[in-house]
Amino acid sequence: MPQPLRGADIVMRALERAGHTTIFTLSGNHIMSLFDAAIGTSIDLVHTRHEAAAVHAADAWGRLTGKPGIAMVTGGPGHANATPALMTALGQESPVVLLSGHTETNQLGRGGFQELRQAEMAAPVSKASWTATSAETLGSDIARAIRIATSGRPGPVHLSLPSDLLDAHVADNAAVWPDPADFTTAPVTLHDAAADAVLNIIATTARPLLIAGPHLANPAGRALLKRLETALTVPSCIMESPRGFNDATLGSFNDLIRRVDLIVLLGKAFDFTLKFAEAPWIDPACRFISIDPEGALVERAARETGARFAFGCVADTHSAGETLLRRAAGRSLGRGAWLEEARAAFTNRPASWATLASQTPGKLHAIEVFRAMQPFVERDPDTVLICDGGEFAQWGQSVLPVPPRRMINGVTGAIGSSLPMAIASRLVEPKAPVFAVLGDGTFGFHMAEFETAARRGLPFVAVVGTDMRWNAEYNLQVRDYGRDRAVGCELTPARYDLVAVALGGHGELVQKPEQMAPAIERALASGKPACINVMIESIPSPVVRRAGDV
Ligand SMILES: Cc1ncc(C[n+]2csc(CCOP(=O)(O)OP(=O)(O)O)c2C)c(N)n1
Ligand SMILES: [Mg+2]
Repeated sequence: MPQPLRGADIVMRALERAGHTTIFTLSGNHIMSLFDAAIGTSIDLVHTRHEAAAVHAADAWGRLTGKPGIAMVTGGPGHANATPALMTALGQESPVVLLSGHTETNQLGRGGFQELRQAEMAAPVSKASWTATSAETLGSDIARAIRIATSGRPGPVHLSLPSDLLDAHVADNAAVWPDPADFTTAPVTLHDAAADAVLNIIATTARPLLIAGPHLANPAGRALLKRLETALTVPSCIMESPRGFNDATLGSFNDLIRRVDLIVLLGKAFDFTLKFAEAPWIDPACRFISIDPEGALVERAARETGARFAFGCVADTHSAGETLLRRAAGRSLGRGAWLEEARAAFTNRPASWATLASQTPGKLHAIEVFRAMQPFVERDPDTVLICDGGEFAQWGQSVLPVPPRRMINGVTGAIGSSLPMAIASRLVEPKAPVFAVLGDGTFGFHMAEFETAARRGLPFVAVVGTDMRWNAEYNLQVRDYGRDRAVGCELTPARYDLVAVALGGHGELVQKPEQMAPAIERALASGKPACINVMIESIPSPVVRRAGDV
């Protein structure tokens, strides 16, 4: 006998029809109808050990594929656990849809089970956040959530699904199914005249720099920036770190930025990472252009830079980039020497790093870890590299090459997402290595996800720098209050490698530099989620200066 169509079936089949067949989830009363509705569809429920992990995995999925990652959690506490992870996706401009179960509508205000103002709770960390109001319109809710998550500046969207709507029976007619066109929206393009205005301003400057926002930190975004750099002879970079000009990936950017006379913000929000354009970090004569999907951010850049604001325009970044490329064709902007200077700054690393080594028996210097990792990261262009956490990960970001698929915590700086992200990465990338680099403190946030990865047969290699400290914060204490007032940041030499083994993964303990490469080989060969627990010296993150040293 055919089953009657339920609201839950509409949700799952609308997702399936739009090609969203991987859902990161954790069960709970309010969403069991959705689990039931997944039966018989091509939807794969990847269930994690914490709701935040489901969101972080969806975030990585969004960043790697450009399509929204879908997370599904139960109402009340499940939603409350999931919501904070949206902040990382928001900061990193990653398309995510969080579907949360929700108290029955007829129990609202009456003390319903796990009743919570969920949409309000998720609103500050989402592009849009609402609660469905009828079973018949659940399909269009799904289409709208996906459309908002992917249009303009990508980002997370939250939709709460009251359980009575999911259980309700609905007549199966065409009206309940969203149209394919409902899932997308046409990009906002940059007009030719606006592109010409931008190129004309660039032509009047000697040392322009194009700074892109985090949503360009993926293969398509990086490829676009490379083409722009070559065609416009304007150096470009992505700013996606809360360390701003001190992002270890950007070499001696701190010195370079002082020399820049025009900053073109391409989908890059004007914010604290730019030191609010203040001297001495940025030349008071430096001008600004903002091309951004959001009018409010163009306005913010204009307001913050005042008379230095040369031009602003609302446009989606990819299509704006394409228009700039088209309009620049055949024009000679002639910045060869400046381009070389900027590229040299980005790749600049102190010569003394070549000989840096541990001074402590039984422990490695962070650079020794990443020297050993480097050939493994370079071996396959499809490698996924995730850097997560404090000082150790900063060394990783500084020493390791940046493959097209590299992910970091992002401008919010929230640590702890890398293990769930490694799970999603392996689902996206079946063959190439997936590496996560994280500190020992950071490891604790989602270490139970080794069980998820082992259960699902999703191998990756997590390289954990164990310095027995929340070192990034310890260094702040030492700097601001003195060594004798360092408190609350100590950890133990815990055997994180054995945690991985206990949960069905592979473990390695490394205490000497020469053990590193064989440990990586064995970890990759194990075919399991692996933890290489490296005992390291506790040292501050690197800062690169043009003339100086660490
Ligand atoms: C969610 C979240 N909590 C706390 C912090 C503050 N924080 C930033 S780095 C860091 C220390 C990380 O320690 P560990 O992972 O051991 O890396 P280490 O700095 O020791 O190399 C902390 C606590 C943060 N950025 N995000
Ligand atoms: Mg540490």
